[in-house]
Amino acid sequence: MKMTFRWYGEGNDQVTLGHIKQIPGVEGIVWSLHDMPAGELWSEERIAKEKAIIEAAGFNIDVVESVNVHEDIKLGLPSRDQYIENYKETLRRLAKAGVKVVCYNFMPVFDWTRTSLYKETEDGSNALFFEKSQIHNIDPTELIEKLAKDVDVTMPGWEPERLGKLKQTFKQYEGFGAEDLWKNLQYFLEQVIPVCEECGIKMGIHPDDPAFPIFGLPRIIINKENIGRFLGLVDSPYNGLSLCTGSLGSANNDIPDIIDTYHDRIHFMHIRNVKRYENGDFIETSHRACDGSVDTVKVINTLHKHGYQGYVRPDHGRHIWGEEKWARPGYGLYDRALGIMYILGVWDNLNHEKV
Ligand SMILES: [Mn+2]
Repeated sequence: MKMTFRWYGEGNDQVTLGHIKQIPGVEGIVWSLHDMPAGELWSEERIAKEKAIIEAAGFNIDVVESVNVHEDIKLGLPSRDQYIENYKETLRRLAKAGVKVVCYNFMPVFDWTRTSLYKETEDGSNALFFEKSQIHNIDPTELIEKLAKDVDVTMPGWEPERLGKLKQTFKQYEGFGAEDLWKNLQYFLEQVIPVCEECGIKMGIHPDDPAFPIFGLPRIIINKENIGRFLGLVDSPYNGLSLCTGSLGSANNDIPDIIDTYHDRIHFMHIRNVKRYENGDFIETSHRACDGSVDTVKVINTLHKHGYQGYVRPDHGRHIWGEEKWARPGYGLYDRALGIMYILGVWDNLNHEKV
Protein backbone atom coordinates (compact mmCIF):
# COMPACT_ATOMS: atom_id res chain seq x y z
CA MET A 1 0.00 0.00 0.00
CA LYS A 2 1.04 3.57 -0.58
CA MET A 3 0.23 5.83 2.38
CA THR A 4 -1.22 9.30 1.78
CA PHE A 5 -2.72 12.14 3.81
CA ARG A 6 -5.48 14.55 2.82
CA TRP A 7 -4.48 18.19 2.89
CA TYR A 8 -6.65 21.19 2.01
CA GLY A 9 -3.94 23.47 0.71
CA GLU A 10 -1.98 26.47 1.86
CA GLY A 11 -4.07 29.05 3.68
CA ASN A 12 -6.95 26.58 3.77
CA ASP A 13 -5.69 24.10 6.35
CA GLN A 14 -4.12 24.61 9.78
CA VAL A 15 -2.28 21.34 9.28
CA THR A 16 0.92 22.06 7.34
CA LEU A 17 3.01 19.97 4.98
CA GLY A 18 5.72 20.24 7.67
CA HIS A 19 3.42 18.51 10.16
CA ILE A 20 2.59 15.77 7.67
CA LYS A 21 6.28 15.27 6.91
CA GLN A 22 6.79 14.15 10.52
CA ILE A 23 4.21 11.36 10.30
CA PRO A 24 6.12 8.19 9.41
CA GLY A 25 5.35 6.53 6.09
CA VAL A 26 3.40 9.23 4.25
CA GLU A 27 4.36 9.29 0.56
CA GLY A 28 1.66 11.37 -1.03
CA ILE A 29 -0.71 14.27 -0.46
CA VAL A 30 -4.34 13.81 -1.40
CA TRP A 31 -5.25 17.22 -2.77
CA SER A 32 -7.75 19.22 -4.75
CA LEU A 33 -8.46 22.77 -5.83
CA HIS A 34 -11.00 23.26 -3.09
CA ASP A 35 -12.18 26.67 -4.24
CA MET A 36 -13.07 25.39 -7.70
CA PRO A 37 -16.85 25.12 -8.16
CA ALA A 38 -18.07 21.76 -9.47
CA GLY A 39 -18.23 21.71 -13.25
CA GLU A 40 -15.45 24.27 -13.85
CA LEU A 41 -12.41 23.47 -15.95
CA TRP A 42 -9.25 23.41 -13.81
CA SER A 43 -6.53 25.69 -15.11
CA GLU A 44 -3.12 24.24 -15.89
CA GLU A 45 -1.50 27.07 -13.93
CA ARG A 46 -3.39 26.23 -10.76
CA ILE A 47 -2.62 22.53 -11.12
CA ALA A 48 1.08 23.30 -11.69
CA LYS A 49 1.18 25.60 -8.66
CA GLU A 50 -0.31 22.98 -6.33
CA LYS A 51 1.99 20.31 -7.76
CA ALA A 52 5.04 22.49 -7.13
CA ILE A 53 4.08 23.16 -3.50
CA ILE A 54 3.42 19.51 -2.70
CA GLU A 55 6.43 18.12 -4.53
CA ALA A 56 8.75 20.69 -2.96
CA ALA A 57 7.77 19.21 0.41
CA GLY A 58 8.78 15.76 -0.82
CA PHE A 59 5.36 14.24 -1.46
CA ASN A 60 3.75 12.86 -4.60
CA ILE A 61 0.55 14.33 -6.07
CA ASP A 62 -0.79 11.00 -7.37
CA VAL A 63 -4.26 11.22 -5.82
CA VAL A 64 -6.83 13.99 -6.23
CA GLU A 65 -9.88 14.05 -3.98
CA SER A 66 -12.12 15.21 -5.42
CA VAL A 67 -12.96 16.47 -8.85
CA ASN A 68 -16.58 17.20 -7.99
CA VAL A 69 -19.38 16.20 -10.31
CA HIS A 70 -21.79 19.02 -11.15
CA GLU A 71 -25.34 18.56 -9.88
CA ASP A 72 -26.71 18.84 -13.44
CA ILE A 73 -24.80 15.65 -14.35
CA LYS A 74 -26.42 13.79 -11.45
CA LEU A 75 -29.81 15.22 -12.41
CA GLY A 76 -29.29 14.43 -16.10
CA LEU A 77 -30.09 17.96 -17.31
CA PRO A 78 -29.22 19.03 -20.89
CA SER A 79 -26.51 21.32 -19.49
CA ARG A 80 -24.62 18.22 -18.27
CA ASP A 81 -22.78 17.77 -21.58
CA GLN A 82 -20.76 20.95 -21.17
CA TYR A 83 -19.91 20.02 -17.58
CA ILE A 84 -18.82 16.55 -18.70
CA GLU A 85 -16.61 18.11 -21.39
CA ASN A 86 -14.98 20.24 -18.67
CA TYR A 87 -14.56 17.17 -16.50
CA LYS A 88 -12.82 15.25 -19.28
CA GLU A 89 -10.46 18.11 -20.03
CA THR A 90 -9.66 18.51 -16.31
CA LEU A 91 -8.77 14.80 -16.21
CA ARG A 92 -6.46 15.19 -19.22
CA ARG A 93 -4.71 18.11 -17.55
CA LEU A 94 -4.34 16.24 -14.27
CA ALA A 95 -2.89 13.23 -16.09
CA LYS A 96 -0.39 15.49 -17.81
CA ALA A 97 0.70 16.77 -14.40
CA GLY A 98 1.22 13.20 -13.17
CA VAL A 99 -2.01 12.41 -11.32
CA LYS A 100 -2.88 8.70 -11.22
CA VAL A 101 -6.17 8.42 -9.31
CA VAL A 102 -9.19 10.72 -9.07
CA CYS A 103 -11.72 10.26 -6.28
CA TYR A 104 -15.28 11.52 -6.73
CA ASN A 105 -18.76 10.76 -5.52
CA PHE A 106 -22.20 10.64 -7.06
CA MET A 107 -24.39 11.60 -4.13
CA PRO A 108 -27.33 13.92 -4.76
CA VAL A 109 -27.01 17.32 -3.04
CA PHE A 110 -24.64 16.45 -0.18
CA ASP A 111 -21.25 14.74 -0.17
CA TRP A 112 -21.77 13.62 3.40
CA THR A 113 -24.10 14.29 6.28
CA ARG A 114 -23.83 14.33 10.08
CA THR A 115 -26.05 15.85 12.75
CA SER A 116 -23.17 16.99 14.97
CA LEU A 117 -19.57 17.84 14.16
CA TYR A 118 -18.24 17.91 17.72
CA LYS A 119 -20.05 15.23 19.72
CA GLU A 120 -18.28 14.82 23.05
CA THR A 121 -17.19 11.35 24.04
CA GLU A 122 -16.33 9.83 27.42
CA ASP A 123 -12.57 10.37 27.12
CA GLY A 124 -12.96 14.12 26.44
CA SER A 125 -12.34 13.93 22.71
CA ASN A 126 -15.09 14.74 20.26
CA ALA A 127 -16.08 13.45 16.87
CA LEU A 128 -18.51 13.60 13.97
CA PHE A 129 -21.85 12.07 14.94
CA PHE A 130 -24.98 11.01 13.12
CA GLU A 131 -28.24 10.84 15.04
CA LYS A 132 -30.86 9.15 12.96
CA SER A 133 -33.92 10.57 14.77
CA GLN A 134 -32.70 14.13 14.16
CA ILE A 135 -32.57 13.55 10.43
CA HIS A 136 -36.24 12.59 10.42
CA ASN A 137 -37.28 15.70 12.31
CA ILE A 138 -35.37 18.48 10.65
CA ASP A 139 -35.52 20.27 7.35
CA PRO A 140 -32.23 19.49 5.56
CA THR A 141 -31.51 23.14 4.80
CA GLU A 142 -31.92 23.99 8.48
CA LEU A 143 -29.60 21.19 9.54
CA ILE A 144 -26.86 22.18 7.15
CA GLU A 145 -27.16 25.87 8.01
CA LYS A 146 -26.92 24.99 11.71
CA LEU A 147 -23.80 22.87 11.19
CA ALA A 148 -22.16 25.31 8.82
CA LYS A 149 -22.39 27.97 11.56
CA ASP A 150 -20.24 25.80 13.85
CA VAL A 151 -17.20 26.09 11.61
CA ASP A 152 -15.48 28.96 9.90
CA VAL A 153 -14.08 26.96 7.01
CA THR A 154 -15.79 25.75 3.86
CA MET A 155 -16.22 22.01 3.90
CA PRO A 156 -16.23 19.87 0.76
CA GLY A 157 -19.79 19.37 -0.37
CA TRP A 158 -20.99 22.34 1.66
CA GLU A 159 -19.61 25.08 -0.53
CA PRO A 160 -21.47 28.43 -0.32
CA GLU A 161 -22.67 28.18 -3.91
CA ARG A 162 -24.25 24.83 -3.12
CA LEU A 163 -25.73 25.91 0.20
CA GLY A 164 -27.25 29.01 -1.34
CA LYS A 165 -29.25 26.86 -3.74
CA LEU A 166 -30.25 24.02 -1.42
CA LYS A 167 -34.01 24.58 -1.53
CA GLN A 168 -33.96 24.89 -5.29
CA THR A 169 -31.78 21.78 -5.64
CA PHE A 170 -34.16 19.75 -3.47
CA LYS A 171 -37.01 20.83 -5.72
CA GLN A 172 -35.13 19.56 -8.75
CA TYR A 173 -34.90 16.13 -7.12
CA GLU A 174 -38.65 15.82 -6.54
CA GLY A 175 -39.83 12.55 -8.12
CA PHE A 176 -36.24 11.57 -8.86
CA GLY A 177 -35.45 7.95 -7.93
CA ALA A 178 -32.51 5.59 -7.64
CA GLU A 179 -32.95 4.30 -11.19
CA ASP A 180 -32.69 7.86 -12.54
CA LEU A 181 -29.43 8.27 -10.66
CA TRP A 182 -28.08 4.96 -11.99
CA LYS A 183 -28.93 6.04 -15.56
CA ASN A 184 -27.18 9.40 -15.15
CA LEU A 185 -24.13 7.79 -13.56
CA GLN A 186 -23.87 5.41 -16.50
CA TYR A 187 -24.12 8.30 -18.97
CA PHE A 188 -21.30 10.09 -17.12
CA LEU A 189 -19.05 7.01 -16.97
CA GLU A 190 -19.57 6.11 -20.63
CA GLN A 191 -18.11 9.48 -21.55
CA VAL A 192 -15.43 9.83 -18.92
CA ILE A 193 -13.92 6.33 -18.69
CA PRO A 194 -12.68 6.22 -22.33
CA VAL A 195 -10.78 9.46 -21.61
CA CYS A 196 -9.29 7.84 -18.49
CA GLU A 197 -8.20 4.85 -20.55
CA GLU A 198 -6.45 7.20 -22.96
CA CYS A 199 -4.72 9.35 -20.38
CA GLY A 200 -4.11 6.77 -17.66
CA ILE A 201 -6.20 8.13 -14.81
CA LYS A 202 -8.03 5.66 -12.63
CA MET A 203 -11.40 6.83 -11.33
CA GLY A 204 -12.43 5.78 -7.84
CA ILE A 205 -16.00 6.44 -6.76
CA HIS A 206 -16.47 7.11 -3.06
CA PRO A 207 -19.36 5.28 -1.39
CA ASP A 208 -22.29 7.32 -0.18
CA ASP A 209 -21.98 8.66 3.34
CA PRO A 210 -24.00 7.56 5.23
CA ALA A 211 -24.66 4.43 3.20
CA PHE A 212 -28.44 4.71 3.22
CA PRO A 213 -30.97 7.16 1.74
CA ILE A 214 -31.64 10.34 3.72
CA PHE A 215 -34.06 13.22 3.20
CA GLY A 216 -35.82 11.13 0.54
CA LEU A 217 -32.83 11.43 -1.79
CA PRO A 218 -31.62 8.26 -3.52
CA ARG A 219 -28.28 6.79 -2.52
CA ILE A 220 -26.82 3.99 -4.64
CA ILE A 221 -23.17 3.28 -3.75
CA ILE A 222 -24.11 1.72 -0.44
CA ASN A 223 -23.48 -2.04 -0.39
CA LYS A 224 -21.81 -5.00 -2.10
CA GLU A 225 -24.60 -5.67 -4.56
CA ASN A 226 -24.75 -2.07 -5.75
CA ILE A 227 -20.97 -1.81 -5.98
CA GLY A 228 -21.07 -4.85 -8.28
CA ARG A 229 -23.72 -3.17 -10.41
CA PHE A 230 -21.67 0.03 -10.49
CA LEU A 231 -18.51 -1.76 -11.71
CA GLY A 232 -20.55 -3.40 -14.45
CA LEU A 233 -21.86 -0.07 -15.80
CA VAL A 234 -18.53 0.33 -17.60
CA ASP A 235 -16.45 -2.78 -17.16
CA SER A 236 -12.99 -1.24 -17.27
CA PRO A 237 -10.15 -1.26 -14.72
CA TYR A 238 -10.26 2.54 -14.96
CA ASN A 239 -13.78 2.50 -13.54
CA GLY A 240 -13.00 1.67 -9.93
CA LEU A 241 -13.48 2.38 -6.27
CA SER A 242 -12.30 4.67 -3.50
CA LEU A 243 -13.40 2.23 -0.85
CA CYS A 244 -14.24 4.02 2.38
CA THR A 245 -14.61 1.72 5.37
CA GLY A 246 -16.26 4.42 7.45
CA SER A 247 -18.95 5.24 4.90
CA LEU A 248 -19.76 1.61 4.18
CA GLY A 249 -19.44 0.96 7.92
CA SER A 250 -22.32 3.33 8.69
CA ALA A 251 -24.55 0.44 7.56
CA ASN A 252 -24.11 -3.25 8.21
CA ASN A 253 -21.71 -4.08 5.36
CA ASP A 254 -19.17 -6.91 5.39
CA ILE A 255 -16.25 -4.82 4.16
CA PRO A 256 -13.59 -7.58 4.08
CA ASP A 257 -15.97 -9.55 1.85
CA ILE A 258 -16.38 -6.51 -0.44
CA ILE A 259 -12.57 -6.24 -0.68
CA ASP A 260 -12.28 -9.99 -1.38
CA THR A 261 -14.73 -9.64 -4.26
CA TYR A 262 -13.64 -6.36 -5.87
CA HIS A 263 -9.99 -5.87 -4.81
CA ASP A 264 -8.73 -5.55 -8.37
CA ARG A 265 -10.96 -2.49 -8.87
CA ILE A 266 -9.93 -0.67 -5.67
CA HIS A 267 -7.57 2.21 -6.46
CA PHE A 268 -7.79 4.11 -3.20
CA MET A 269 -8.72 3.09 0.35
CA HIS A 270 -10.10 5.32 3.08
CA ILE A 271 -9.54 3.47 6.34
CA ARG A 272 -11.38 4.58 9.46
CA ASN A 273 -13.76 3.26 12.04
CA VAL A 274 -17.28 4.10 13.16
CA LYS A 275 -19.35 2.79 16.02
CA ARG A 276 -22.87 1.90 14.99
CA TYR A 277 -25.67 1.82 17.54
CA GLU A 278 -28.79 -0.33 17.32
CA ASN A 279 -31.04 2.68 16.78
CA GLY A 280 -29.13 3.62 13.62
CA ASP A 281 -26.96 6.36 15.14
CA PHE A 282 -23.21 6.22 14.56
CA ILE A 283 -20.15 8.05 15.80
CA GLU A 284 -16.64 8.16 14.37
CA THR A 285 -14.06 6.51 16.60
CA SER A 286 -10.33 5.90 16.63
CA HIS A 287 -9.03 3.64 13.87
CA ARG A 288 -8.55 0.74 16.27
CA ALA A 289 -10.67 -2.33 15.46
CA CYS A 290 -12.02 -2.80 19.00
CA ASP A 291 -13.16 0.84 19.25
CA GLY A 292 -15.77 0.65 16.51
CA SER A 293 -17.98 -1.58 14.40
CA VAL A 294 -15.54 -1.95 11.48
CA ASP A 295 -12.95 -4.72 11.83
CA THR A 296 -10.12 -2.54 10.58
CA VAL A 297 -7.52 -5.27 11.24
CA LYS A 298 -9.42 -7.67 9.03
CA VAL A 299 -9.75 -4.92 6.40
CA ILE A 300 -5.96 -4.45 6.35
CA ASN A 301 -5.33 -8.22 6.44
CA THR A 302 -7.63 -8.67 3.46
CA LEU A 303 -5.86 -5.94 1.47
CA HIS A 304 -2.54 -7.57 2.29
CA LYS A 305 -3.79 -11.02 1.29
CA HIS A 306 -4.56 -9.65 -2.18
CA GLY A 307 -1.21 -7.85 -2.46
CA TYR A 308 -2.87 -4.42 -2.50
CA GLN A 309 -0.60 -1.90 -4.22
CA GLY A 310 -2.97 1.05 -4.29
CA TYR A 311 -3.25 4.24 -2.24
CA VAL A 312 -4.48 4.42 1.34
CA ARG A 313 -5.29 7.27 3.64
CA PRO A 314 -6.50 7.42 7.20
CA ASP A 315 -9.93 8.93 6.99
CA HIS A 316 -11.69 11.13 9.52
CA GLY A 317 -10.21 11.24 12.95
CA ARG A 318 -11.68 12.34 16.23
CA HIS A 319 -10.64 15.77 17.51
CA ILE A 320 -8.21 15.16 20.36
CA TRP A 321 -5.88 17.14 22.62
CA GLY A 322 -8.01 20.24 22.07
CA GLU A 323 -7.56 20.42 18.31
CA GLU A 324 -11.27 21.00 17.71
CA LYS A 325 -10.40 24.66 18.33
CA TRP A 326 -8.52 24.84 15.07
CA ALA A 327 -8.91 21.68 13.04
CA ARG A 328 -11.33 21.05 10.22
CA PRO A 329 -14.13 18.75 11.38
CA GLY A 330 -12.86 15.19 10.96
CA TYR A 331 -9.53 16.41 9.58
CA GLY A 332 -7.38 17.21 12.54
CA LEU A 333 -3.76 16.19 12.66
CA TYR A 334 -3.39 13.98 15.70
CA ASP A 335 -5.95 11.24 15.40
CA ARG A 336 -5.28 10.78 11.70
CA ALA A 337 -1.57 10.47 12.48
CA LEU A 338 -2.39 7.86 15.12
CA GLY A 339 -4.55 6.14 12.51
CA ILE A 340 -1.60 5.93 10.13
CA MET A 341 0.56 4.35 12.81
CA TYR A 342 -2.17 1.79 13.50
CA ILE A 343 -2.63 0.95 9.81
CA LEU A 344 1.11 0.71 9.19
CA GLY A 345 1.58 -1.29 12.39
CA VAL A 346 -0.81 -3.96 11.21
CA TRP A 347 0.67 -3.85 7.69
CA ASP A 348 4.30 -4.07 8.84
CA ASN A 349 3.44 -6.99 11.06
CA LEU A 350 2.05 -8.84 8.05
CA ASN A 351 5.24 -8.00 6.17
CA HIS A 352 7.59 -8.70 9.06
CA GLU A 353 9.66 -11.29 7.28
CA LYS A 354 10.44 -8.76 4.55
CA VAL A 355 11.21 -5.76 6.77
MN1 LIG B 1 -14.09 8.49 3.05
